[in-house]
Amino acid sequence: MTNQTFTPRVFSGIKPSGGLTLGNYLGAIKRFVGMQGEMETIYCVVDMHAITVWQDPAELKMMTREVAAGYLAAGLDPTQSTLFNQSAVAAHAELGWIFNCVARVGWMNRMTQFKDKAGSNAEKVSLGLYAYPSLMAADILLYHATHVPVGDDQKQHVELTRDIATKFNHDFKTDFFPLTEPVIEGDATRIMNLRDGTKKMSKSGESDMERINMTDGADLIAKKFKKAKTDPEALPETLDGLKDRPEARNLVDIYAALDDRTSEDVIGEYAGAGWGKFKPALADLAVAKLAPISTEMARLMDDPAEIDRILADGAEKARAIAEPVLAQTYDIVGLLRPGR
Ligand code: AQP
Repeated sequence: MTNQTFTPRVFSGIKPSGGLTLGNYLGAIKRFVGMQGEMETIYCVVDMHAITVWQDPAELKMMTREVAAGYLAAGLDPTQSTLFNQSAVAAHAELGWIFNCVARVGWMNRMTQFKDKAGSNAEKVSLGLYAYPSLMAADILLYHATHVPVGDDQKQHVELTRDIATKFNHDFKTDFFPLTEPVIEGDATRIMNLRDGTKKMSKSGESDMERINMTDGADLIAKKFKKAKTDPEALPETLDGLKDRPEARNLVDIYAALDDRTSEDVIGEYAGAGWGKFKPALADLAVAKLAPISTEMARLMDDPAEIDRILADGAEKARAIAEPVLAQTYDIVGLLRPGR
């Protein structure tokens, strides 16, 4: 346990492993924007996590800027939040190594995301993919972050961050690292694949038709929702009626999250409606909410030097917090820093 009081501070990130999806927007970015102003907020484009699987180098740079553009277009204000890319602050990798020496192999073996991503190919995936959660713990604890807004899929990794902080504090008889809280709230904590309601919507999913990309145009969004898998039943009167209908539940949850309403409220409005009515309404709503963001993303992407400038400023602000925390960690661990 830690007795130190930590200033409330938010940290979260998204990997530039592909174009941003509606899942990233509703599960993460929209909530990042919502927390801005409530407490200090630090948001990162976690490019070092992206390379745990192969990324084309030129594409990775482009995607790093595109995720930053997504943050900015959705309303992150670089004067209110610190916005940077992970590899620009070397302390992430340095603390990540120390945490590799704190975390236990048995803990990593329990990570369901690794099992899902590695599948039957676990011997062939990168060591980085396996160790990813300890770098994520470093991302968070380097800023002594107290709150991490994430989608449901990242809950286990934030819990592991708490385990790493607890073990570090215990082993070195300190209360240096906080026990960070995952913030997983609302109806959009797990947006599902449009073709299979039992699988998460992902950037790197096989088919483009299973996800809405934040850069999709109106026609494509309408087409994807029209072709989204559903069932022959009309919408029920209560959410209970959606219990065994994952695809239907997902579309209702997406509607609710886009419209800042609860899923109960949406089902109340559309009770008895067929898909012929609900899907076009959902497509119209998604276009109305996403079009201004994608237009702004395109405008920002036309000026990559400006994005790089914002990221460079953010990295400088991030280093000012991270470097003293890393220096103290080295000191606690007993790593000599001659001349520093
Ligand atoms: N489908 C989702 N529903 C709700 N939240 C989601 N997030 C991702 N997908 C959904 C949240 O977005 C944040 C950033 O995630 P990430 O890019 O770092 O990693 P991820 O969860 O592995 O995202 P993807 O899209 O599935 O990427 P790939 O396919 O490359 O692995 C996190 O807060 C996550 O919870």
